[in-house]
Amino acid sequence: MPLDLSDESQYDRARLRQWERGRARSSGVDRRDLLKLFAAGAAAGSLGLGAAGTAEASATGAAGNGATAATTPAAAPGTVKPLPPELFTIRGTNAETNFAALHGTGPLTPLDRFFVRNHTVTPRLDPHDWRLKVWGDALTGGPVEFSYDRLRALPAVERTLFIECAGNGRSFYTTQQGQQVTGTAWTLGAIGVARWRGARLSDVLRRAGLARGAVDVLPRGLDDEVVTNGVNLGRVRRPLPVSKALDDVILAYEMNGEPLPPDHGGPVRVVVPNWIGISSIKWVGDIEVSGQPLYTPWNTDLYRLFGPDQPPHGSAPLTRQTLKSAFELELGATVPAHRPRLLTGRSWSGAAPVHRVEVSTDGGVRWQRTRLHDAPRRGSWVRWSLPWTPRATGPTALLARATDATGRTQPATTAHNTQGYLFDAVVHHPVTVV
Ligand SMILES: Nc1nc2c(c(=O)[nH]1)N[C@H]1C(S)=C(S)[C@@H](COP(=O)(O)O)O[C@H]1N2
Ligand SMILES: [Mo]
Repeated sequence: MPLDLSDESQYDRARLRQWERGRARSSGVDRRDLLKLFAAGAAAGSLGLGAAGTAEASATGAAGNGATAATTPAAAPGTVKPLPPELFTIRGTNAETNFAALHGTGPLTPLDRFFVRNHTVTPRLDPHDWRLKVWGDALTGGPVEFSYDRLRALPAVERTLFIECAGNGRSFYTTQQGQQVTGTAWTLGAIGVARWRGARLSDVLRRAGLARGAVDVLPRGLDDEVVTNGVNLGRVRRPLPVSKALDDVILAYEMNGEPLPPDHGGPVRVVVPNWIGISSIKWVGDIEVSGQPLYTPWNTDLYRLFGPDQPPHGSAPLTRQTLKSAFELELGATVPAHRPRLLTGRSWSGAAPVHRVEVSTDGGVRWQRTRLHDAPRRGSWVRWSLPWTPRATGPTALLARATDATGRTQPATTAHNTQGYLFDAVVHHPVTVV
């Protein structure tokens, strides 16, 4: 059977075999360094990205295998926008949106409270000096450059889409399942939904002269190189199969009707609908178009599933986001007894529109269907609500459980993986009734 590289799972399996047999090009990083990291990821089950403020696994200790998601380094985030404590929880170089701060906001996350996930610090780039260079062995001609104005002159598309970190919900592996994981200890706020406006990546690639044999497209950020455990991983970059690149990927220059803010990749970022956040490269400066699969740390040792509950050499590189729900309420909130209130929250899925959301106010015994406040659409979230009058005083848990249009419902537990990606289990949201 011929290999169908437009089929995501076939593509990833083929890519993985090539990598394991040493046939792959490693795109700028010394291949032995990558292999070392890859072996560490598979064997110890964690990378040990220990330096504060480097990669996502920044909560890990130096040994890389003993830390839990409960520790957070003290590095100050290098963002441009302010990060007030009512809106954000700081986690190393990153800022998590407080879900309670979304209460009363519309379907779009306001820019002042959209989470920030930075491997290093936000660079300040002037749109007038900015260029996008498209290059590589799978172009019909030489490199082609796009200025900001040239990009903006291309036909524009606008879509409402979430960007969500693959590690969103990671802390619940530890607090709810008692498991050790490495990485930033996000609760559920490493997600935001925005209205993105930009050019189609497919238009840019076609204008650059895409050759028939193109396989991978590798966007790379203009932020600093990422150095971890003495290994320079180079600038942030993760390959996309050309099939996805031509399908629905956007080079965005506007977010919620504003020029793309510096912290979210301004002047131009990649937005990859429904895929894990790392795919959506911020501050994109160049895109390599290759006739062979490409490998970077972000699709080999990072952003794959490793551990005893996973395939022996790890999973294929992660692509689509999973299914989650969150209450617009602080974890551990105190709520007064006998006073009617409206519980509100949001649910989303990378696979399909959210179909139904149920809530339990008694720790999971009885479930009630919520009212949905948005027309469910893939790529975005739905807001929901349920009236609740707390009665018995004392600690309890609120649970929300979504089902998407594929029929998938959030499970009670998520199979463990060492880096704590793709948590999708129902979260027990602690509250105290007083
Ligand atoms: N160049 C660059 N792109 C990047 C990152 C980064 O650090 N540098 N972080 C990635 C990760 S891990 C995520 S989850 C999203 C976060 O996007 P946001 O900060 O706009 O919320 O951007 C992705 N793109
Ligand atoms: Mo991420």
